[in-house]
Amino acid sequence: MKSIVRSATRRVEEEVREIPQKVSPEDSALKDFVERVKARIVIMGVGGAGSNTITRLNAIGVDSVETVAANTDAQHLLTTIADRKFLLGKELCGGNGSGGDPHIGEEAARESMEELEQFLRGTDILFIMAGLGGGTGTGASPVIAEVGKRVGAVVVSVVTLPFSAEGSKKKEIAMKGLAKLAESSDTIVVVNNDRILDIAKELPLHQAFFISDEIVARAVKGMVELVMKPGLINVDLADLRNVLENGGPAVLSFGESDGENRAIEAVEDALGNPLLEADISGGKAAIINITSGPDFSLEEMEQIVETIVGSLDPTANVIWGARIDESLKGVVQVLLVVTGVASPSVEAALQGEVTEVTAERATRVRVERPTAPRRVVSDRRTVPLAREVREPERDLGLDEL
Ligand SMILES: Nc1nc2c(ncn2[C@@H]2O[C@H](COP(=O)(O)OP(=O)(O)OP(=O)(O)O)[C@@H](O)[C@H]2O)c(=O)[nH]1
Ligand SMILES: [Mg+2]
Repeated sequence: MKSIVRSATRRVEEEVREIPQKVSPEDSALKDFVERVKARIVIMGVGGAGSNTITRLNAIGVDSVETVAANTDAQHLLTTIADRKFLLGKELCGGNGSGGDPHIGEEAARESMEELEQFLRGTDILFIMAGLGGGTGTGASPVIAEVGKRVGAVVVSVVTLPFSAEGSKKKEIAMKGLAKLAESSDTIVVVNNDRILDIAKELPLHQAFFISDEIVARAVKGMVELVMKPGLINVDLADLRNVLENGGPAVLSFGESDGENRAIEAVEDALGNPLLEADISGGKAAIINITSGPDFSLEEMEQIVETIVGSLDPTANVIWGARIDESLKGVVQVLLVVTGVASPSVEAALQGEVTEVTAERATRVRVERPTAPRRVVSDRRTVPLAREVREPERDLGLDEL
């Protein structure tokens, strides 16, 4: 038995290099067929924050999907990195943004609806990413979600709620937008920016936004790569659609460990993550994506999946995938998305409540000029491709939000 294992291990290492490539006469037709039946996944970032997250997603790289930015702000759109770009409400906004008004954002999306619908036809899964609290992302996202549903796509919105330090007005706008978006999306994943401060305390606001970009970008990448990128274990498009269709409110989390019991530790890290702000024990379905180095074992995978399954409703539909990343030697990373949970943010939004601004959290963000007058143009921030080169950027104070 041992020699079988040894020889199989050697084969795994040698196979890719040594088997000569052959082209069968059927290959070309097969290739065409695979192209034709391949899932079409569109990831659309709406507004300034959404577009910055699209740029971030392109920086970390995501295969076989279309990345799209939609904004009322032409200048910001120009600096965004995406496969396609939509200038929303050309007539209404003249490329100058929505002025922080979600009604303008909504109207702008309606003006561009035909164009959006034409583009989205044939989409299997539409991911919408936005930072709620401004005019464009908050107002336009629910309209885009409606268009997505109309063309038959499963619509998954992944949105952030503003930091309390941004003020109660933004929170109020965000909560109203969240209620609308929750109604027009199949699944709505909410990241409460305040929770980021539980992980990384005392962050300047602009860096906190980078973390927020990173969280949303990695979560969406993790979900789409389950079906689009070959891995150790892959998920069918039909399975992913199943989980995300009518998934309802959802939460996401990440865990990581390079310790001795890294599999269990990574799960514990994910389950204890402050981002996971809902009780997941009633979760209806879950997506688990594990990434690890070449030394990752089947037993570790079982440990991770079993622990998570044990934390959910016993009837929950759980899909999981695993991928080897050569650069992650000794490390196990887990992405967890649980749908059908009682998300406090979504429930509060649907009941017309506005989450309290807590002074305790507000003081954790270093805000440079809290009393400065607010300027309208908000998000003309160029996002460099690598985190390392982001640091010298100017600090974004409240007046520039
Ligand atoms: N992740 C992330 N969030 C951001 C960023 N900039 C702003 N935000 C958050 O997103 C919310 C909405 O801001 P924007 O996306 O700039 O607003 P917008 O949708 O472009 O709307 P208008 O500019 O008012 O038309 C803010 O209240 C912040 O909480 C960013 O670069 N990244
Ligand atoms: Mg904007």
